[in-house]
Amino acid sequence: MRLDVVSIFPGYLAPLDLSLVGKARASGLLDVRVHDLRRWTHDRHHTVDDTPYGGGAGMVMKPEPWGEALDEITASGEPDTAPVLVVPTPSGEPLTQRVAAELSAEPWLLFACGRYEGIDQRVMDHARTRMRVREVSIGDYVLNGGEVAALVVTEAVVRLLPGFMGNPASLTEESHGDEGLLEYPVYTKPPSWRGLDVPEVLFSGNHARIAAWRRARALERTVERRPDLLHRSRRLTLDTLGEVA
Ligand code: 6GU
Repeated sequence: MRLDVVSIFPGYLAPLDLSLVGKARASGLLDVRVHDLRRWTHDRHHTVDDTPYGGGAGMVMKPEPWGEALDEITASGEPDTAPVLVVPTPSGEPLTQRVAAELSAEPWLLFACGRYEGIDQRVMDHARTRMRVREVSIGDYVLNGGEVAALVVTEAVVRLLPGFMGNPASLTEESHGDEGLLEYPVYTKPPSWRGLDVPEVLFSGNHARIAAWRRARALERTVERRPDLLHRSRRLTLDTLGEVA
């Protein structure tokens, strides 16, 4: 997978060199290219923002540097290929495990990280005539810019690439997986720690009982913390609900 990231703070993307994402780069699974938007400015002050039409607080990112950046980066690919343009913005569609999975099936993602009050809407409207565009939000809160959100999206996507995870089984049972429930609590040695014991059922060796216990705990947590997720859980049956009691 190829990832291009355009930002006025390319240093913010330094974590892409670290940890598992860094390893995926070193192994050739990922080709990451970070670009400074100011490279596509032409005035002596490298201006990327201006005041909003219609008035209001803050500044808006000018369309021209973005247009040139997207033209040049898009032209650097194979003929007749285009990236999916991912634009982190608090007004985007919510980032979910499903969106991450869809993006992980793409060969090329181009992240456009805005600052200030956002990017002139015509940049996305024009890009849509050439490529698919996804404006994505990572949650209902406001960040100063798209860089940290781009890191979040990247981590959610890259860990789904075949060959990325050491143990692909750990992809299947986690929170926000196919089940639509939060993850059950997990324990390791020692069996007793600071007066707190690991639940007895986990020593039973009875895999059906353990599975039922885990499902009940997952459901209990979901009811408590994320009741909004419950209508999506396909295996929510009266039997399962009985386990919670
Ligand atoms: Cl994707 N970008 C920014 N700037 N703020 C956010 C966000 C994204 N998601 C939530 N808040």
